[in-house]
Amino acid sequence: MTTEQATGPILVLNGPNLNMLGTRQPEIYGADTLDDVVALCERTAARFDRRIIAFQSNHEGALIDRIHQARGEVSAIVINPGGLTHTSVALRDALVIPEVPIVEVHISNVHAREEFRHHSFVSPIATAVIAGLGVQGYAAAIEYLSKP
Ligand code: DHK
Repeated sequence: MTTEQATGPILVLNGPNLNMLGTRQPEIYGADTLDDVVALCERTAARFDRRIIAFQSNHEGALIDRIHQARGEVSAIVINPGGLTHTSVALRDALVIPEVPIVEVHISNVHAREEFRHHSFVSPIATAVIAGLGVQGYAAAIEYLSKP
């Protein structure tokens, strides 16, 4: 990684259904909207003089295209892959392409939920996994990735 890339923006990716945050099962995912999450990420990054790029899509291919574009552009990736966590080899394959640290975030504690949520295709290639901290998990991920 070049020095320029190491201080480059952090890509914050959200997968399917996360555009519905605030409305979708608030007893599980909380009351904050995706805009609130992006604002939290921006505020957290700014504390460390860092910048984020936020991207959400309900489409696997769009997320993969964005990850390809991130190669050489970003210093790290924070990703909540939504349901693709548990299904997508293609997303996992894409995530190794930029060769940057990855923090996988889940708002809910996926391990305390249905069994199909216990397996993640992304976790083995992630630097760290955060689950169950609510939207504060995104802030924790950005703080971790921003510290020199
Ligand atoms: C979000 C989703 O959309 C689910 O499909 C995952 C994750 C859990 C979360 O907790 O943020 O299983």
